[in-house]
Amino acid sequence: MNGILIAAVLVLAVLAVIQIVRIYELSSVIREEDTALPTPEDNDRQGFWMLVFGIAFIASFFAMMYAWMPDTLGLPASEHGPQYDNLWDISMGIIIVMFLIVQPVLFYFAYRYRGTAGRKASYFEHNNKLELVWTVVPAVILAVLILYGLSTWSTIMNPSKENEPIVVELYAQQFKWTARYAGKDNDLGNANVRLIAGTNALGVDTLDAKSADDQVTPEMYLPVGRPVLFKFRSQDVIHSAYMPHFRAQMNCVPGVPTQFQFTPTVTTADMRKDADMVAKVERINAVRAKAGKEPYVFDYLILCNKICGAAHYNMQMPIVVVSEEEYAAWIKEQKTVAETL
Ligand SMILES: [Cu+2]
Repeated sequence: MNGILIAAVLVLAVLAVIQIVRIYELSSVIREEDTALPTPEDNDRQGFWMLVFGIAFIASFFAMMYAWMPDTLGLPASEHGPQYDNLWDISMGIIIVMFLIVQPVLFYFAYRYRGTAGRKASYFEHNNKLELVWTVVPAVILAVLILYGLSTWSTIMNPSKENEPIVVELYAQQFKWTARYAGKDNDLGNANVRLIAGTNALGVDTLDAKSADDQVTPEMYLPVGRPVLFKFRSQDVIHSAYMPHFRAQMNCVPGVPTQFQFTPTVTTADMRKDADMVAKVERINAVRAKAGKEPYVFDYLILCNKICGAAHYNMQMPIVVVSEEEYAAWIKEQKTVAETL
């Protein structure tokens, strides 16, 4: 009912505005004014506000940079992270430089060359030099960016085969993540959605010999400096495995296996000591203290980056990056599929 009332009020408001404009037009006919032509005052006013808007626009850009830059992702925690960040920095650098050249000029010109009685715009039909410059310069810049992006993509997606990666399956479902380590043979056993029953929430094929030593865990420990090959599966809808600190994201699609490999380079303990991270955690905890909440401690996370349903926002699992020894001790404690199913 409320919706209908609001819609009716909006329609009436639009009709009222149309009527007012018509009355204004009719009255100016009587006053013998041409409403289609701006007066010198109109031009001055609009030129002035264009300038004010342009300055406020650029100022708001710097204000947002100042306010939000400290909250962006800090130190990358994976081997390929710095390459990824470089690509981002160079692309954003070019975009920001262009923005800061073009936008002020655009708004200043709107002000400087506002309508003035007696001034005529110069007219030319065509200029080869100009056409060439504004076609070739952006084309070259874009080609360089695309080639650089493609080469970064291919180095990230084709990591060196020197060290054998630890194989971990990440299983996505509404609304949680589960990890399955491949065990001693480093080979994941088969799994199928049709085999999901009772405690076998991942549908692991217990008849497959390779699955006996797999280890299903509710959190993920990773050894620093060792490559990890993630194999993604989804039970229900499309999810997206998002590990921002490691600069990694991959969709998890039901029925379509996907994978991504990276090497963690910073342990959780070291990241907690990183100066930027310490400052960020302090800022977060100042807000939490005001709200009477317990302090937050930094942890790496895997999040879901596809809006997959009502509790999507809370679909996360902690990732703990530790030394090789700590990892070995942790993985030894995890139960195998043979022990649990
Ligand atoms: Cu999800």
